[in-house]
Amino acid sequence: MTPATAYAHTNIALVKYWGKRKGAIAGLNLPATGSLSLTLDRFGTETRIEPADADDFVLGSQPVSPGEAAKVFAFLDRVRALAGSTARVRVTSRNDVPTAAGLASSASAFAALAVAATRAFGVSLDERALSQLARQGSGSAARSIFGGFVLLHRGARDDGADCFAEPLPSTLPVNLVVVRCGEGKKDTGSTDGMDHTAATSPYFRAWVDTHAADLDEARRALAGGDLPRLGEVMEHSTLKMHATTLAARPGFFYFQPTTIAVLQAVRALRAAGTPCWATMDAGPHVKVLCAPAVAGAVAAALQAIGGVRGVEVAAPGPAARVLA
Ligand code: 2P0
Repeated sequence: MTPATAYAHTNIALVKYWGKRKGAIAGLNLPATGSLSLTLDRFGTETRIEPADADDFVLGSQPVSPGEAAKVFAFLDRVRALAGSTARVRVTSRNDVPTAAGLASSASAFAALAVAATRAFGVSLDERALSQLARQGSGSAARSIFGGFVLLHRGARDDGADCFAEPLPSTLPVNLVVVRCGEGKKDTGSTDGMDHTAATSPYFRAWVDTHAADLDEARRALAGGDLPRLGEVMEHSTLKMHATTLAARPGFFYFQPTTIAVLQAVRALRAAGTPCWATMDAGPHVKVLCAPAVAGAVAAALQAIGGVRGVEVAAPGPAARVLA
């Protein structure tokens, strides 16, 4: 193998993935629903792979749990199997996003790892196959292989062959205003959260049953350049996802008081004539979709809310890539 470095940007789902497909082979990590996302120009992961005597994983200056390291090594095993190699490597990653705080670090992490590891081990995959490989590390990572708006197909096959990501070319100008509403690790990781929800929430079935219609509507809105329609279905998707967690047993939620304050402010902005819509993931932060022309005003209004730790305006970002 040869040393290789890759960078992948994070992505935020507008129509969410939440829950894994029942009966599917666990290692393939097949989602119960498709999803539609936006890859961002801000936030991401740089990952370097070099030869080593034993597998090692270093994540900046942050401590790595045995579970996190095991996931990375298991992912390397998949790439080694494709390459017919037993070579051991050191993986050095740097996140430009707070790990496990709900800003989707696993999306950029496993996308960067997929690109770096396939390059290092000389495995040649097209982008679709790369997205399928990244998905096995983390569902959302499949989407970070591509830039801009991205669709991850749910697929129906148990072998995952029809579960892949692809870009949705669009000229719709958007910004995503990322509003940080808390710090530190969240209580319930997204994998545990979605598994517990799927197992115990009576609303999970309704989530799955109504999901394809949301995805269709978002695709149509995107194709038609209809930002209000895209924003409305985006907000619907996130509130529905979070409703499934409230109805789990025991129920749980990712909102902090500041999260709610920001959601209310987004509604107030809309009522006052500034079109903007909110989405939340498995963490307290709020991401607000709007046209670039109003992003500055939206950011300023949300920055002023007590408890908000920071606001950054992101734009659509590029695909994952090998760095020279
Ligand atoms: C998403 N999330 O679509 C959803 C919305 C969080 C909320 O994908 O178990 O780290 O590794 O496949 O991709 C975060 O979950 O989960 C996620 P796994 P992942 O972005």
